[in-house]
Amino acid sequence: MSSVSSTHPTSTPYTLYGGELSLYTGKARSYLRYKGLDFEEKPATRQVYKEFIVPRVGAAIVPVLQTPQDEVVQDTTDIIDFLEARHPEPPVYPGGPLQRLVALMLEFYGDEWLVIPAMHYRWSVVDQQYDFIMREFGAMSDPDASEEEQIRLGEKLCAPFRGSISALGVTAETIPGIERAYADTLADLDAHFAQYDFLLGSRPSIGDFGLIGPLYAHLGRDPVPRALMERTAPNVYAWVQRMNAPKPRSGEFLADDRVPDTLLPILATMCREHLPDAVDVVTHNAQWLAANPGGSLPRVLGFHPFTTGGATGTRFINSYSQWMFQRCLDHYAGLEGEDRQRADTLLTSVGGLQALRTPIGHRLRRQPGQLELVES
Ligand SMILES: N[C@@H](CCC(=O)N[C@@H](CS)C(=O)NCC(=O)O)C(=O)O
Repeated sequence: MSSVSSTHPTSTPYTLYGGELSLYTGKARSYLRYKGLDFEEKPATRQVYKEFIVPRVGAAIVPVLQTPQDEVVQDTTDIIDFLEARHPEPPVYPGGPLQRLVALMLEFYGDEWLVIPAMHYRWSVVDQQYDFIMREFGAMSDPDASEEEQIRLGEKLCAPFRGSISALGVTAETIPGIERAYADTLADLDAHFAQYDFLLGSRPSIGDFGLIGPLYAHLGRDPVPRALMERTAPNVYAWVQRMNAPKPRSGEFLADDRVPDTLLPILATMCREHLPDAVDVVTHNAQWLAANPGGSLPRVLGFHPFTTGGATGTRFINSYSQWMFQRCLDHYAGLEGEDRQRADTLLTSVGGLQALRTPIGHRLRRQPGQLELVES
């Protein structure tokens, strides 16, 4: 697996457990490379899951960061925030309030919504990329096994992921909408990346790291969607390559807190499709927490309707997504005066003003060693 050496004088070696096929590992890897941090990536083998990840994190989930001091951090957002505190320069959170809002929103969109096309283009078309996908799963778990053994192992290990797509909302009824929405987003991103290296200038932001998760491991790497991206959105494909091989610590955010107009259609799609889901999750979480004071929220709270690309279906109520949404809401709520006015103008133009004013009666926080969230 990859090992990146750094010229940063204060860097120390970290270990990232995950895999090339893993959406969220791609987010953390790209960040670590941009920051020029010394790290080694190790595959999350069966043994690593059993002896390290499950005991230390409380769940079989990747990626996981281990520091040289044997601290363990799980969740890419926590990993990035942990590392930003230790290695602040250059920040991946823009200082400009509007750029920061957009970056936080697009991190959320990449992490929690573009996972829908990502999982669709891995699993609905798995027959067209069968050996590649199965082998990827097998190779992460047992890198030394033969190719054939890895494919057989992959067939077993992929079952929970393969089986989750209908819960995510990927069904025969919604697939045309998912493909339409993804094609639109790709076209919008392509127009943006024809002009800019990253979302907000020549430096990647937390928004770029959110988007690279789905746009690399699945959509930019699995054979079927990768060919689609290369053919229809070459500028997005080039951005994926830049995100994976960035010049460490280089670049700047655009001056004067400017948000490029080319991001507006992407934000508008997010506000139309993703934010209604997020707002409804907040409602369901509040109901559950009111009925179960002090309880740990189940990761799934039933199913609710959603719309994408004009198609309507149902998908799981993902309680966790409130935690990511809170980051956007908190930032927006903290804006005052002219900053607030500028944010309101932008949000009005993309249809997101009301969603960003969602009141949070029951705030969520993470607790060490548990995936389930609790009220803070
Ligand atoms: N929000 C988490 C999501 C991590 C995640 O869902 N990882 C996937 C692999 S890419 C996984 O291990 N899923 C198993 C699970 O969620 O139980 C993060 O940002 O790290």
